[in-house]
Amino acid sequence: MRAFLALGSNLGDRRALLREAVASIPELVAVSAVYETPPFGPPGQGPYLNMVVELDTDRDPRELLALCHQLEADAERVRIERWGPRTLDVDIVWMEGVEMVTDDLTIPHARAHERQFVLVPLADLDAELADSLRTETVDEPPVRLGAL
Ligand code: A4P
Ligand code: MG
Repeated sequence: MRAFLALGSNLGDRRALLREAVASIPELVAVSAVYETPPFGPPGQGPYLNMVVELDTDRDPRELLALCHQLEADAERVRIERWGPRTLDVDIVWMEGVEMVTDDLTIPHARAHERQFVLVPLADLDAELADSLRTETVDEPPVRLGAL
């Protein structure tokens, strides 16, 4: 099944953290460009690097969520600042044929439709899918930095 994950980092060596995460996804089939995006949400955070990756996977939604958590846990090991913002956030954006809303997992992602930091990199890989998810967006346009 096709699936898309959104990766974000705003702490530490952001590019290296994204590279390590991407390199450790076994079912990876495509990666978007990397974008720098103004922090959305609570103030006092630095800018993010954001990107989206495509997987061809046999995992079910919960197994894919476990992969997201594993990638985040691996990134914490190289965390440089205690109590600071997280080094890596990995979310499931969309999974082929899956629509679910539960306490701990919503697919498609509950806020992806309004976030340019997800939709713009997603459009690199599947513009039609990005358009089908998109509603009115709430954040600033991402700046394309090029390949990871
Ligand atoms: N969860 C439910 N649905 C999903 C899904 N589709 N994918 C649950 C992944 N997880 C999902 O997430 C908390 C729990 O959400 C997960 O354990 C899972 O059970 P988290 O990543 O631990 O917590 P969080 O990051 O604080 O929550 P969330 O909702 O992912 O945060 P946001 O709202 O995504 O905010 N600005 C820019 N420019 N770029 C960013 O990447 N990211 C955030 C994170 C804020 N501002 C940002 C960015
Ligand atoms: Mg998250």
